[in-house]
Amino acid sequence: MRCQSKKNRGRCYRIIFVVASFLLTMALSGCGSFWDVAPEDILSETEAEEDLIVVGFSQLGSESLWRSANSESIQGTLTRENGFFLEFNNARQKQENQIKAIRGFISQRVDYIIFSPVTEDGWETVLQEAKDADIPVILVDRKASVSDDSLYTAWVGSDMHKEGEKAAIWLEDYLIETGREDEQINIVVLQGTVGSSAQIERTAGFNAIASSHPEWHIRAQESADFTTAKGKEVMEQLLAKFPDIDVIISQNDDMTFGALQALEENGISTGVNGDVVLISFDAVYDALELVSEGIINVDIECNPEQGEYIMELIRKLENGEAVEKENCVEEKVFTQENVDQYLGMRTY
Ligand code: GZL
Repeated sequence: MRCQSKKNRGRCYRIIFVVASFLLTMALSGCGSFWDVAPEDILSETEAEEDLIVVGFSQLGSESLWRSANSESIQGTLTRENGFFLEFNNARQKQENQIKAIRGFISQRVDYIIFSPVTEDGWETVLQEAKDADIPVILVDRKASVSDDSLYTAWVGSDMHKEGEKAAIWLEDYLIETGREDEQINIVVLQGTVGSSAQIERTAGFNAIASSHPEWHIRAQESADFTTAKGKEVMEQLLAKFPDIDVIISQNDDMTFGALQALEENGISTGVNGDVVLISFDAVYDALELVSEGIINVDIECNPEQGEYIMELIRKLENGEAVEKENCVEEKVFTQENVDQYLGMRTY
């Protein structure tokens, strides 16, 4: 569609301005890596006149398989074919990079900003700048802790407190089924990035139920930052400190993969017939195979496929429709009893 109406003409000029700003940024910064926009994403003048919705996306990083699936879902949905020009930035798990990217999107006058806050605190100033620039902000996945929730338009993600509760409820049922409900149970927790919604909420959800079990002893809750390498490192430290672990809770599958390396090196088995119960979160394909093999007892799904939810929100906003502030995605709990029926249809 050519730039007919005043609004379209304004957006067309903005798209051309965004492209020009991008090229200038590339030239001045002397590198393409910060903005992560492939050459084929540079719009031609004709394409810029298609009246595409320009979205700036600050993704917190690429620390896990889950994160890669989340990025692929959003990049695969906010496409030119669907009417979008997406500018993607990978912040490499640094808040300062996200703030820099968001300020870049504001100066480029994008139509929408979407971002997954690496941690909950520290966003008031930059979100106020976006609000002052009249650019709607949609939070994806993780949350930002702000005093004024008008600083963002909507949030799409998982109920991570509920995910934590699901893990505790599964453990309650498991201990009853195995006749261990009165046993003293030693628990260690591999936590995600400290201060992130996933770490805060999964911990709170699990502890809300664990606190009613005096026989459950949480011996340690250590962060392994959602990565495999740190998961192995922290698991090694915990094994050295606590020789009598009964349950390991790992707040994402990538840390679980690292923990399994450390456990194997120490001759400790996990899962259905193992020495230690292993509870994981995310439910990425590689982990679900381990659930099927009985190595992971239970995997609490955290659905990264949020692209369609975001596109629906933007379409409503474009049409002047009201949108829900909180938009939760659907998710399951996988055990050896049910996982095989889903493995063949998993997309991440
Ligand atoms: C959860 C998400 C977490 C995943 C991890 O919504 O923020 O971050 O559980 C990812 O795999 O690193």
